[in-house]
Amino acid sequence: MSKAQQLRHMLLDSEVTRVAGVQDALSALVAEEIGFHAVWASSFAISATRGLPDMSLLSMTDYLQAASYINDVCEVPVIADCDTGFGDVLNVAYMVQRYQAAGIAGVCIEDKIFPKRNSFQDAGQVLEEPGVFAHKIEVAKKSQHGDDFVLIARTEALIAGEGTDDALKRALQYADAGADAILVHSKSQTPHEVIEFLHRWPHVVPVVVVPTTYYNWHLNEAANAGVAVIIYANQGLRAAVRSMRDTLRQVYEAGSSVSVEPEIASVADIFRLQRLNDWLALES
Ligand code: SPV
Ligand code: MG
Repeated sequence: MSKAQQLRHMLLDSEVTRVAGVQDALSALVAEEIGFHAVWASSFAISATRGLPDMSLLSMTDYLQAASYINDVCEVPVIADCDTGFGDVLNVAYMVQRYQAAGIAGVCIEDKIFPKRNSFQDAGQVLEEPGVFAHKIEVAKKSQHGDDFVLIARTEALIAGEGTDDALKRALQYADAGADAILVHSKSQTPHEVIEFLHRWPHVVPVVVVPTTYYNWHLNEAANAGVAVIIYANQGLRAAVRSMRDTLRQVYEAGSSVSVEPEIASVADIFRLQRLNDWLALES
């Protein structure tokens, strides 16, 4: 099965698909090893690795390169976060062609205007007209080869404060336009608005959620509410920053790494993630 076929099956089977947000190939290998079913090539995390904010500063080529590095070493499918689709409908068409050619299983585009701002930034959350976004979806689906490539349409209606009615109306329009799944994003501290959305959703296509701010929501509760896919979008990135900072501070202050050695990954562990032995076997 191709990775796109695998992702398509995951969307439709009864088990909740658990997806880790990753920033690079190494973090993706860690997520895969733990057992996550797929990885999310996060625009927030990929921008952060470049030391830049998540506000459409990086180009499609930058994001595609990052997603390809991940896809090249991972066995699990990659869902690439493609923001607004990097422009208008023909940019979306080109995006689908390039991502599919790179072997990426699926992409996600969101109904905001370019340049978009990260969803947790208070200012500048400007929604796209739903008809304009639905057209992007139609063109995206027309641009792919075969039936397997996955397009997730993300509505930012709740992020923009437009409420559940608008989120549902948009999501239905996007499903009608051919989206394979709907991502409904929320920055609420509780899952209530997402639960209301799910309760009223006719389940014409599966629903994806990103419980970053409403992190108290357990996987089983989400499953009971009808969620198909959960993305833990940035916990790995945030853990990495905290851990690097604490470790480097201790090394700097102590003048040696003695106190951190038991806490950090061994060099052998990194070798293993790099599949050093497989590479050495190639030349033997
Ligand atoms: C990302 O991980 O880049 C996302 C999710 O799009 S969020 O940061 O919540 O917008
Ligand atoms: Mg993003």
